[in-house]
Amino acid sequence: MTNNTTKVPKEKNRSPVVALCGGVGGAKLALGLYRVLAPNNLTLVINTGDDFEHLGLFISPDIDTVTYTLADKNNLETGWGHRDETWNFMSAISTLKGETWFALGDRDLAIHVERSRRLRSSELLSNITGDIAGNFGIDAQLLPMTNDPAATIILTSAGHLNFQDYFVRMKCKPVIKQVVYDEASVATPNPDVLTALNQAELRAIILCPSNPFLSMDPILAVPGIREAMVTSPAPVIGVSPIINDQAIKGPTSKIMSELSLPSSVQAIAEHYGVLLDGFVIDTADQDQSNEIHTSVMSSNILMNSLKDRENLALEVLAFADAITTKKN
Ligand code: FO1
Repeated sequence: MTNNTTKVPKEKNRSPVVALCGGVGGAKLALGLYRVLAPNNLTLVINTGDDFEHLGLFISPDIDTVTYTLADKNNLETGWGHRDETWNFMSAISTLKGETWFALGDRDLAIHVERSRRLRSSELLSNITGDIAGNFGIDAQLLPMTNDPAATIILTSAGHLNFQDYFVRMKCKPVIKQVVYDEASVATPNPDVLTALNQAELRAIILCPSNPFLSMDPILAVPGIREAMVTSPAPVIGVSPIINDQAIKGPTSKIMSELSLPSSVQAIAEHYGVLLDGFVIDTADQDQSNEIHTSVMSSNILMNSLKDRENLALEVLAFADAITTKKN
């Protein structure tokens, strides 16, 4: 199988691309885009609704997943955290009868300690994120959606839960009644996000196949971000996180049924509504194309291999370019 050290021909097109993404699922397409686009041509707007303070440390799981993935340091066994991890800290905490429900690996700890130190010195999350990405040798712009607190709260059968309590501690078992973005909806957007979305020569805005409710909606809830996407002349392309009525990964289908929505590509497209200029679905769902209100492209969207990620990235970009040509 191709690995990240295998060189891939970079696209000649120098027009910038912005992609919105959450953690593991979204990071796969983000990596594909990163590998095929010309250097310094990709901006990633990353969900911070999952961020929380744990054991005195500020944890930004989606930022770290994207950072490790682009740096080829992501943990392939867990799907999150650092590769080649050891767990001495967790076993020491366990001896102390401390909290072990959220696992922080020994290597991964460094990013949390360094982020926490700098945040406590009143540095901005955006500057810290950019510096860390640079230190990992990443030549894409990694942008937290906001520098403000923007915790996603889940209203469930087990009460109001912080995101990681719902997702990790309770393994997504409680039935969701509502997902609440109260903090995100009054947060100030990271100004670099608006600058990126307002670029006149922007080629495409891509919604990675992250969970729409847990990863994308928190970004879209931040004032100004959705509006900048709607007014941008660049096509907004969504990529489905669902194949054959099942989530590719994670609780998307379960959440959709709890929110009384069918777990279908059509329902995802409807959820994004007028935001979309195009929607990418799997060939397995082609029969739903006619029920989707926007232009549709179907392909293999599973992204098992690195080659799949690069191929899907190239196809999504070509689809965006075709929509631009049709509009002009
Ligand atoms: N996910 C888990 O299911 N269990 C964990 O113990 C866990 C630890 C963890 C530590 C650092 C990090 O960056 C991510 C971590 N995640 C863990 C993943 C994370 O909770 C979720 O995948 C995202 O928040 C959802 O995108």
